[in-house]
Amino acid sequence: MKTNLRKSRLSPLTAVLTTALLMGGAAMAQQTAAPSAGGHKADVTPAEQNYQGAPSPLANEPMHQAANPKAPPMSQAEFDRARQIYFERCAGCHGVLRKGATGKPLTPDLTIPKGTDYLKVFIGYGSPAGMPNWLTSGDFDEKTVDLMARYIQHDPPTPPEFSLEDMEKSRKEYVPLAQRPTKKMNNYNINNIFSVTLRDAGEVALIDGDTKKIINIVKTGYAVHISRTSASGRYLYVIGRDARLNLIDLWMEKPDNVAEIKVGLEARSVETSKFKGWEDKIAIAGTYWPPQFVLMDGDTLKPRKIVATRGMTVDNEYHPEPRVAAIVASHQKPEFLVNAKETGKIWMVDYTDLQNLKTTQIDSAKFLHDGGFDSTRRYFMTAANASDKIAVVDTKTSKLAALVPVGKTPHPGRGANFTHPKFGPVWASSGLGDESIALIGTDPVKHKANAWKVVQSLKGQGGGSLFIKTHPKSSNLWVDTTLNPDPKLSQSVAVFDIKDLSKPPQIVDIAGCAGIKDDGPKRVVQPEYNVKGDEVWFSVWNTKDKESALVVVDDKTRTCKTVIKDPKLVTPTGKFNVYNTQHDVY
Ligand code: DHE
Repeated sequence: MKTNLRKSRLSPLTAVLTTALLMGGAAMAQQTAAPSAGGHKADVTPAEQNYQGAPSPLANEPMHQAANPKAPPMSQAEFDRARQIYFERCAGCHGVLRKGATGKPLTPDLTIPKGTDYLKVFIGYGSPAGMPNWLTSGDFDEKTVDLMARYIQHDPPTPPEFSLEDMEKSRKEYVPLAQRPTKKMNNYNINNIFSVTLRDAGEVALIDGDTKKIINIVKTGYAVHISRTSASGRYLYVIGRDARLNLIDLWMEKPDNVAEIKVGLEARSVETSKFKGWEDKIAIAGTYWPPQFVLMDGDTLKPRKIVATRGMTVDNEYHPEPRVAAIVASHQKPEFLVNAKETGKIWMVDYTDLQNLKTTQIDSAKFLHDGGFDSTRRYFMTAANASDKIAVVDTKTSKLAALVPVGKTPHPGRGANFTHPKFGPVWASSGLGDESIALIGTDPVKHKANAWKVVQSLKGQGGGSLFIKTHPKSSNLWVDTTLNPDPKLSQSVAVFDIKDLSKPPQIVDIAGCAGIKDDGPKRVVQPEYNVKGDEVWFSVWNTKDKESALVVVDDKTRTCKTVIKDPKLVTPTGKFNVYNTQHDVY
């Protein structure tokens, strides 16, 4: 991961580039600094850029491609190289089809009239609206800048679709239903197992939260992302960025994969039915490509129904690739809530009758990302991150309850619920773009005046925060600053005292506790509580070739209690406690 894209090294540019910069660069920067249909915002921080810039697994997919005679010539080898770079560096912001997402649209109708020289300046120097300065940062040389400037004038190659048949062909039942245990076959306290994402290993570590010992390392998808627990607590669903979904049975003597499926070409989210009577019955996975979600049988992953998210945005423009972001399972109705990022629409999907599928689309704001429930589990609170808003959906009435303006680029994970000493029940989100932590009132009955308002804004350590967490039994509110460019901040966390929020937070040096001798970023990411709510776990996320660790902190004393290290713990990031994930406790 890059640490700072705005390094100041200026490499020599051709005369034409310099002139173009002087003449056109300012205008271009101005043009892109204003919010646009693409949702581009001014002054995007390095943390925000880093977060969206992860490589897409689509880089290696065969794609349909048509040459555009009006675009500057490219050899096949050049085109292939540029395509690879585009999917590794650019697709996260500009989209697979280059129709624009948090970055500007880059389709040939827009890029050809601008011309190669103009585009080279833009790519080389970036813009205050968030375009990285690929040349001056040293990431690209002049040849690569030229290559990419020509590439984006050609028609975007299109990755293939992925059908129900493709999914079914990929599906494996390692342990068919009939051969699975009929009762728990191990002595683990399943409620306190943690599924830990080993991002660059393509594995999860199942760790016994009581003994802190590794139970098993389970093979999963590429750049594995999140785990979710079935309503009964028996199954774990793990999704990789390559859209490989693994089903792990925690009842086995040694919990392991029992089924697997590929649900598309690129994915981030998975969830399982939680409504009474529907426990463990239906699983859902959302994909970034193709833009769709699929409903499956919960215990075998047999795919049953695909729904495309392509359609109109909340601004009534057609979007060809609305990526599926967070998915949660309603506790009020047999429904899933599915965030379609680019359209700003939250789908409520009734899973009781897949033949006659009923869906409701709730208009909120672009670009929907992550979120979780309030403490009553009635309201879904989710970040429309590039709009700097939290959307609130009432899952009982299936209506938008509010759109709450918050700080810059909110990123709550699932958020944090607690009772504020003055304002009553609140849900909290930190964010990438600034240090503010928004506390939003969530009780429209007893604290009506505070509902769906930021009742207090706390000052955290800085921007670059990804996750915030507390627990019903705790009076601590933990906030990471994983992507802050200052290593002091990215390696430590802030902890607030919920009983007295006027006090500044205590800073806990988590990476220091880990005692890792290797250098490397050692970013501290994602607080996650154990089942009792008396320990909070952090990942110290180093590069793949360096030592990483998990640090367990005693919640009461806020001191490090245990450091879990093992050569097998490669790039640990997200951690999912079975019970807390199962019951949406956060
Ligand atoms: Fe995530 C949740 C997408 C990068 C760790 N991430 C989510 C969700 C989405 C998402 C849509 C919500 C899923 C849900 O609830 O159903 N993440 C993306 C991206 O598109 C992005 C920005 C870039 C990418 O290329 O993937 C991205 N995410 C990251 C990381 O770099 C992180 C920090 C490390 C990693 O393991 O990849 C990361 N994301 C996480 C974690 C969660 C998550 C730990 C779940 C938090 C939770 O408490 O539920």
